[in-house]
Amino acid sequence: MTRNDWTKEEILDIYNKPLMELLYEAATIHRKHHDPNKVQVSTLLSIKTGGCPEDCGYCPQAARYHTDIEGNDLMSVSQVKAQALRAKASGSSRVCMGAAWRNVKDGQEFDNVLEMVRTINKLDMEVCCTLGMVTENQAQRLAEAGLYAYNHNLDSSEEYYKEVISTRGYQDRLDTIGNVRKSNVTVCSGGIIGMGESLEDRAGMLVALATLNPQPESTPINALVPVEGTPLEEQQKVSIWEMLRMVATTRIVMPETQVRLSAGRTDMSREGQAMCFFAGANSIFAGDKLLTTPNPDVNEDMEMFKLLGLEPQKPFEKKSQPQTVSAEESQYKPLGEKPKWSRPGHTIERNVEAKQKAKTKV
Ligand code: SAM
Ligand code: DTB
Ligand code: SF4
Repeated sequence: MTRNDWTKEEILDIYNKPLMELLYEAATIHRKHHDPNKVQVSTLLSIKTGGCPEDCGYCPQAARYHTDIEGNDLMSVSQVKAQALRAKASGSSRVCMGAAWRNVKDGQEFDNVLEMVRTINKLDMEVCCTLGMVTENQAQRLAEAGLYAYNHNLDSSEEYYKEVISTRGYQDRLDTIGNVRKSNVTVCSGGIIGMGESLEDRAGMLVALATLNPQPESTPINALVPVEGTPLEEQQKVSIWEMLRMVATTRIVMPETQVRLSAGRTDMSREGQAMCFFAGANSIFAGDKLLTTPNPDVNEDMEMFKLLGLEPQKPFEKKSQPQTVSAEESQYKPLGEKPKWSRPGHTIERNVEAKQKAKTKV
């Protein structure tokens, strides 16, 4: 049974169990709710890269930090279609399109994204978008275009979020998830470990996710990829043991959710990933790149699947394919809203320092 009343103490107790007990419990729950030999494969596609106005301390795409990534304007629908076809041919059931935006704005670019959603849906693949904050009307327009999932991470506990980002608040994230939930689009929300947060913060993030009712249909667990130039560039990489505990705990508190191994897989051995699949992970991000940083090669992932006897999950196994409505027949018109997403603007020393350092570099 799925519980929506988890407390931080209960979650910490689970996270800190002797490892063998934790793994056994998680694997038992996993098998009750999922086929343990199936793993869902999502291909990431950065449709608009870099130049983001936010100050997220982990992110190489924030304009204010000096990172070596190559920025790009919004891709065209035909470029996206070609990439989606490649992803489909490589065994992926879902395409997740990411844009380095603070929030969605009505206009030509959003109209183009809606067309990308229609196009990929027509290829019989699940379509996911991660475009920053969205209003209820924007979520409905994405739903109508045939979007299957919307990714919007809580990223950490409410308390630690304030130590990482000052340009928006936790409530904005929750409100966006609420807007997506009102549409027929599934919710994908998770976070990052390895940003310097405490175990209480990890448990706090899981409380925030697990007490959403309904819980997210998918939850990415990212290990921070420390990128030079970002405020978190010097963070120690997380060990496989922390990843394993986080995955297993997520599986126990969110039994129905697809738990995704996300950023950080290039640092994980096959043995490590196999343990994570045993502990309840049943999804990965595939593609030679995440958004801007490296990811294991797709062929290597497929070899790993073969070795472990895992099979890629087919699209729409968990929920049927959404209908797509053409732009002409749309019931939802752009409202041209100017939503008041917050901008707390408190000082985060390491973010300020990274910005200063970037200025002196240019
Ligand atoms: N701009 C949108 C937003 O912030 O919601 C969508 C794209 S954003 C890059 C999506 C997610 O990528 C973030 O919420 C964060 O969890 C993850 N991410 C970004 N940089 C990362 C890094 N260096 N290591 C691990 N995860 C990262
Ligand atoms: C998520 O939770 N992880 C993905 C996806 N959602 C959009 C992104 C990871 C990005 C890692 C850093 C980069 O490659 O830029
Ligand atoms: Fe922008 Fe998203 Fe990166 Fe934050 S995580 S800087 S909002 S792209």
